[in-house]
Amino acid sequence: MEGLDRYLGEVPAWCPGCGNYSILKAFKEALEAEGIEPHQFCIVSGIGQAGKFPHYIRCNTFNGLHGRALPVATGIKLANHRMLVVAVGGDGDMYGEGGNHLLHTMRRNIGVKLFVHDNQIYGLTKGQASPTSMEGMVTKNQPFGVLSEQFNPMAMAVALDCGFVARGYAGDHEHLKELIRLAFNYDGFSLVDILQPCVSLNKVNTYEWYGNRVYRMGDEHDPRDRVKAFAKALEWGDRIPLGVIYRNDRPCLEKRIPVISGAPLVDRLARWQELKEKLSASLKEFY
Ligand SMILES: Cc1ncc(C[n+]2csc(CCOP(=O)(O)OP(=O)(O)O)c2C)c(N)n1
Ligand code: SF4
Repeated sequence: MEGLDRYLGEVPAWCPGCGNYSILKAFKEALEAEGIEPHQFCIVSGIGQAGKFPHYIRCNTFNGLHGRALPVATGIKLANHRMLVVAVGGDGDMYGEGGNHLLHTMRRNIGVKLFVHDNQIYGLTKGQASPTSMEGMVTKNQPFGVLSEQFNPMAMAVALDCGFVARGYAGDHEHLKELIRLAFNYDGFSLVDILQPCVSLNKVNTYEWYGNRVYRMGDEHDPRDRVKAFAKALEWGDRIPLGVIYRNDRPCLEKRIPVISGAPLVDRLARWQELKEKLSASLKEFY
């Protein structure tokens, strides 16, 4: 198959106007631009509206438990680091349920690419507050407004010296596509937080709300300067920066594990199979 059709999966069950559609299309376009075929990548997800992402793309997939995509993605990457391994989830899935896994995946710097569809709400379960919901936001579960301080994934990632830290916006499709391509090409763990309007349940952070605030960072921002990156990561309110906030050159985990730094584990397993067959053939001579 040619063009984006090669990635055609099931028909999405998202609401009309949901920011997830733009993310899905930008993702497919980035794959096509990089010449990555469906058999060459794997998407791992947990539960949620964003968690349905791998159903909507033709590729290798694993859709498992809420918040548990990163340990599975880590296992897949360790077994075959030639494969592009992508993890996808919502802000609840990755920053709430899966928060602990995120911290340690960043520390390890394994070459998994994580895309968080950050709609600042629990979408699939109909609108409870998530870690990134803004303080004071009224929901069906928080009738007096969210009391906890808003979680800042970008600041946390810079603080943990995460390899590649970027923020995209579903309403800025072309820019998002370029960020996805940069994340694919980074040699280590990449976190891309994607602001994603949930048109049905989040009536605060709408396309209009984001449209009045988001801006693309220009060349004046040096993502290798960690102190400046931290300042950018803290920007949220009247102005919200988009682009690569931080990146470093820490070596990825796969290159630091002597057993797999040469060839992927799957190749070794294949050689073991071949060896076993030869051995049993020669043993047959003695039977
Ligand atoms: C361990 C566990 N806790 C809670 C749930 C219920 N649950 C399913 S989806 C969901 C919220 C999903 O929100 P988010 O991860 O932000 O993704 P979205 O649907 O907004 O894309 C919750 C709490 C569950 N399935 N498993
Ligand atoms: S509820 Fe929100 S996140 Fe879920 S499909 Fe509808 S618009 Fe998208």
